[in-house]
Amino acid sequence: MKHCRVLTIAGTDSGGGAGIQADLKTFTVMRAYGMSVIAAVTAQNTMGVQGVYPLAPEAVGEQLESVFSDIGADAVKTGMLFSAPIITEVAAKLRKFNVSNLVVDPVMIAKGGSRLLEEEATAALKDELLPLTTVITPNIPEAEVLTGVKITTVDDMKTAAKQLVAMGVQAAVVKGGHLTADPIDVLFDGKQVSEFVGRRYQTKNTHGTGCTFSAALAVGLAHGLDLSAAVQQAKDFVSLAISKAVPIGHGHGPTNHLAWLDRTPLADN
Ligand code: PXL
Repeated sequence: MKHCRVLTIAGTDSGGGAGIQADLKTFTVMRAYGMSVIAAVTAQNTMGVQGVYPLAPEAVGEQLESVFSDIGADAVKTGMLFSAPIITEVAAKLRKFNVSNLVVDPVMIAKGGSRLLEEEATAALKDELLPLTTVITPNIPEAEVLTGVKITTVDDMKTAAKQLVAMGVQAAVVKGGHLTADPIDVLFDGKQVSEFVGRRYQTKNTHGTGCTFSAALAVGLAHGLDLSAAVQQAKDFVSLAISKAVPIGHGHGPTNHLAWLDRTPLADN
């Protein structure tokens, strides 16, 4: 398999379960070469977010210049970007370096309620980042904020996914983890709607699932999978990581990225 270069542009999680740390673990166990551009530092553990320290937009831009002027990337994902000025800087560099295969995880609020995206930055996300996006991966609350669609059913998820494509992304996966029934994810690729049915595991160790899913999706695209196969693989990756989570810390523990290494090999992936 080709050795792919995958970049995350996101926030750090000192507790290691979400953000940049989850992304780099995912990239590594999926056999991609991981790179990271840090947009913000969080002081965080499984109990919650204790502090948020965004970087200066120029610092984010300079990291992107360093990566793209030398190494390049076969796929890029964004996570916590925090502010409108950081989003503007990121979008400018993505345009400058003609990035394709861009997975946007529109991270807004951490489980405990801490804002990981300032409220006034939503407009910048919509106006500047969505037009560059290959696939966006909102959970239900994020899809509601971005589209204004109130989501309580799978049909509502389909409406929101179509709305996101109308807003400029090439494709949208609306994740059903917040549904009360089985977690069904909905993909709209501009032509076709498909459903990815998962199993719900009774566990509180779900910290970093969104980051992990979008990171795995970016690796799939970097490896040249088509979108539907990359979504299925990312869902398999995060489901296994949730089902094999080990108790770490006193709150919402992290998923287990290492589970992928011990799975029964399905194919050469
Ligand atoms: O899962 C969303 C997320 C993204 N990025 C960082 C986070 C979190 C959730 O806590 O801490 C840095």
